[in-house]
Amino acid sequence: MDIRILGLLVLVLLFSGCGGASTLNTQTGNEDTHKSLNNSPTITVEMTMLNLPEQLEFNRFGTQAGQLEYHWGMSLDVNDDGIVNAGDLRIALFHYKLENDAALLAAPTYARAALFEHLSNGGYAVVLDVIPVSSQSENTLRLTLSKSAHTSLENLPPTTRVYFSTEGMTDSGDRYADFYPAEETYAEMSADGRFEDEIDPRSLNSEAMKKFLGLEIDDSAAQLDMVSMRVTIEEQTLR
Ligand SMILES: [Ca+2]
Repeated sequence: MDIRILGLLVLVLLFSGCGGASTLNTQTGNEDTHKSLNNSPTITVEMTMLNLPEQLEFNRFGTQAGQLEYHWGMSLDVNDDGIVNAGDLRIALFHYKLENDAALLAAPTYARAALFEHLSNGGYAVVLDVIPVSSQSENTLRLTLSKSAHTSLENLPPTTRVYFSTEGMTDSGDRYADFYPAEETYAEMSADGRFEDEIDPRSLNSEAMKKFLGLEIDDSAAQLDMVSMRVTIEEQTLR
């Protein structure tokens, strides 16, 4: 069962000492780096939620400063050992409410897109050199990243294992998360890059299922509940 309320996934964001940049949403790199982005193959992940509105509420009244409100992401088994661990990378959208942040309505892509490194302590560090491009189409979030974003991605094969997870808060302040195939577990890449969550998430709209799971979940959990995913890892082409 891959859906549960949690306080398990601890995000450690290190805003200093990584990539030499400390300013959010600021690209770094020299002209050569930017030039190479234009021709680089990409990694694209699409994550379809049970219900993803065109606008979400950010910095909600019930959220404490420093709390994670939204996180949708995919990890890649870059070091090819079958374990989610240091050396792997993660492409994600996330949003923390910070001190004095005012409540607002915005598209889900208002959340910050980032490339993360998995750390040995179970946390993440943000890699700021290249920022994934994010977009929304109905219930689907799409993140596209140049393989030149990180040296470990440049020769990453299309068969790389992947792990999807979401985490955040519902409108009533409950923690909610969804994992595929299971918490901190990689899935072998499928033949067509497509994945479907094995639980019928629509069951979560059933009061009986909520009671069975011991969860008091409101309908806003649907914006964090994965239904299907698709991954495309382009191969390096010879030029
Ligand atoms: Ca690994």
